[in-house]
Amino acid sequence: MTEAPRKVALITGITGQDGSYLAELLLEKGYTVHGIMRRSSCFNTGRIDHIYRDRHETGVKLYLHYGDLCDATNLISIISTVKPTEIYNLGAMSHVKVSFDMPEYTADADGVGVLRMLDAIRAAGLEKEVKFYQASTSELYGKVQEIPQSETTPFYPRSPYAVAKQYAFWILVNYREAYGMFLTNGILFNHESPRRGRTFVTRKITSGVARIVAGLDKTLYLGNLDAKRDWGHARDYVEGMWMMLQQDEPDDFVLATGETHSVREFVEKSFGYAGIKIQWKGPTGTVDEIGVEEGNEDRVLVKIDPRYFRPTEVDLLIGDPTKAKNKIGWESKTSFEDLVKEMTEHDLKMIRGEVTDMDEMKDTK
Ligand code: NDP
Ligand code: GDR
Repeated sequence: MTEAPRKVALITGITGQDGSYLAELLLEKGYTVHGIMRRSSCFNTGRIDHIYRDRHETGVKLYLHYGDLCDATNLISIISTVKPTEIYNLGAMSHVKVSFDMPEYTADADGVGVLRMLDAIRAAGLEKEVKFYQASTSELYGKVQEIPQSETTPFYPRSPYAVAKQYAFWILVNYREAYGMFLTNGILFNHESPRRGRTFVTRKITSGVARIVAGLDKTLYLGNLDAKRDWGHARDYVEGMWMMLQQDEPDDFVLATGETHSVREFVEKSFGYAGIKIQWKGPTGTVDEIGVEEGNEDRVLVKIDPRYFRPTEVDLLIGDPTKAKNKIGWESKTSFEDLVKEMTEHDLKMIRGEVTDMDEMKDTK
């Protein structure tokens, strides 16, 4: 009898939004999953606690290892020990605005960190066996060159984050060509969920709306309301990551919904799902613009704080996912409306104490 092929995945960034959904998906598919987590003085495993079992229990399929993309020795040691068949490199300093405050660290973790992973695979002698997914990003398109953006659209990164990710993109292409490794860039447009970090604009809005409804805050402070993004659901996108690694040949794919919406629209919809109609006053797109409750202008719900502006902004992202649809059969399943609704309702329930972040995670199982 022939043995079933080993299915061992290693995920960097397993404690993040995407890492948690991907770990769930791979466990469901029968993989043994290893994750690299950073040492922290606080618990940072909240998004995966619901799938973690103590090593002393039976049937354990999820293992966590301390590590960091800035530590080559550690990466070599983990990869040599685990001998993964698939690696998903999701770890990164992923906040675009923060990358302007920490450009060097961002270059190290998001750019050189990827090189460290690839060289660790080679050091472990696994370059002909491992399939590798790199979390590339629509931020590579930066300043608009063409719309919609596809795999052939030229890059024009607009932040230290995007520049670091561009290095990562090309080192993958280079190692693929130089060493024949199975290395795939997923160029993913924004994807969100109730597990999204609260400093990203979508979750900042939905949690801010919930706090206003509960009377804990009066006003939500935001930056550029006119930025447009192609927003999908993280759960749909991690499936696309897995699908890319099931192909016979490595390639690069855009994952997107093909629709774009402004931050302003997201704000309007989220307040709408919370039962509040918002109306904009003052000069559009300036720091003096405000959002008030319709019929109650004294209630100022949104103000602009220029602290949230970026030194260089990405104005418009809209992806063309045709290649992913045709070659790997992937399609985004969640509409913009359903995404905003799910996130807003989750945060409203949370503020009422009806669910915790942990409950949301159990719900999705
Ligand atoms: P998150 O910010 O939620 O998660 C990032 C993860 O990376 C966390 O687990 C974090 O650990 C870990 N991490 C940060 N720095 C390091 C480091 N130096 N070494 C090892 N791990 C590190 O991001 P998402 O889940 O949203 O995104 C996953 C990946 O996809 C990222 O690379 C991001 O840049 C990219 N991406 C995301 C998109 C999106 O819309 N979500 C779109 C396109 C690309 P800790 O929990 O300790 O902070
Ligand atoms: P982004 O996501 O930069 O696209 O990167 P973010 O949600 O931070 O910003 C989206 C747009 O909203 C505007 N904006 C604000 N943003 C934040 N964070 N806070 C605010 O108060 C605010 N007000 C307006 C921003 O200027 C921007 O235009 C995300 C990350 O997940 C990256 O890791 C990933 O690569 C890309 O998506 C695709």
